[in-house]
Amino acid sequence: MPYIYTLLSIILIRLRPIFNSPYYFSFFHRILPMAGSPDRLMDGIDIEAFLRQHLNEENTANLKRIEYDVPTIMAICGRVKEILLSEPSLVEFGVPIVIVGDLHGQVDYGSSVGQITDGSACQIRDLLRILDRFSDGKTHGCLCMRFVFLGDYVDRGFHSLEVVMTLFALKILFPNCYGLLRGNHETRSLNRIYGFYQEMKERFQDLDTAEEVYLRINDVFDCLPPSALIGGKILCMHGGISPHLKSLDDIRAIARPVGDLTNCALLADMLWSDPAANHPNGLFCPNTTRSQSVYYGQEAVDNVIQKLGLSCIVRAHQFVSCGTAFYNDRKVISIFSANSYNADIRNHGACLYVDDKGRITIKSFFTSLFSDTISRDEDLALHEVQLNDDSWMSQAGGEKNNDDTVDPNHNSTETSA
Ligand SMILES: [Mn+2]
Repeated sequence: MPYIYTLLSIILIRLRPIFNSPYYFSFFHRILPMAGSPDRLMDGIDIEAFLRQHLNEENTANLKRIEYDVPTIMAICGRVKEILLSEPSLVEFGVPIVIVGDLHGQVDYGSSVGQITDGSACQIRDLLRILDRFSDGKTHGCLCMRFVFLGDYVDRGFHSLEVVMTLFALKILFPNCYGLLRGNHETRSLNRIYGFYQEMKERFQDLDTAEEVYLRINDVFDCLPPSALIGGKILCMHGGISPHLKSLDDIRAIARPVGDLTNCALLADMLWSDPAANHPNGLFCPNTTRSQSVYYGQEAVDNVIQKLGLSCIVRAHQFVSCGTAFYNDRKVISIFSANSYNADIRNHGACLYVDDKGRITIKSFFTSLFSDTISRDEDLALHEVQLNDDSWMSQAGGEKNNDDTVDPNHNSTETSA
């Protein structure tokens, strides 16, 4: 009898990587809704039920904020912090995968829509729309795909806490399938001013509780890795490259948690820098828009791409009206995933899908929030543009972009976000 137990435990340990994948999860999902994750119960909290509460769009689109229990938030923060600290500062993922940019929504809906509450649902709906886009028709998209999020989860919108809690729950359930990178808004100096702290004060009547939750979530933000490498070829971060970036090991060597970005120049640049659209040819120069960090020019990008053996750099951090913008022959791609962030431009949101051959497709989307002519059902009618025909997965170093496959309307307006 003990022999059978030993054998069983060896088999289970061997199968553990399979259990820790969305495919296992989705298999069980067909039998029992949202059942099957090995980490389903955490300190007595049913983390799947917690996640399901967020994925139900009726819950989050009915203009109400979810009412959270403070001990649950604290326990989730504790667990996700452990997971994040066990990851390197350069997290590596295979393909296929979806890369998602800034999620924070526009504050000033009141003037455009006349109903401030209507816009308030947008921030979490952008996230739900992206996750569900990759559904196989039977299973929720969040269970069918890997995702890397490039930061700026909080501020400006009204549902920062829902966005953060959804992402933390997914990270706990599928640590190997979700990459959560740090944005410049995942710092106290910004999110105390730009909305997240205010949201905490509104949601938790008691100021001490608001402060406690706010600080606990920021403790987790300090642990978020700054960068991801996809298929060994696509380097992702929130802002961009840095004069301090000479090798991938420089990123791996960043020790976390980092509370104060001034203690790590490389990390600060990766969260804050921008491509130099106006002085595109050079190396680095001071970033006058942000009053900190740098702009990186074409030469700087070419050097990093060559030295690090990359295909391209994917980053977020800037509002772009079509959801994507390109620099240096598409060696740098900007994505912005909060659609209708700007009430005047009514921007599209976009994310990038990298298929199993390394081909990149833009998936852009637009909400009906400001439009009378598009029904809510059409929110999910996504616009797709394939960027590169040739696969770098099958032809090492053979990356080639085909201009003809790209929408000519992709000339974006961009501002800092
Ligand atoms: Mn940003």
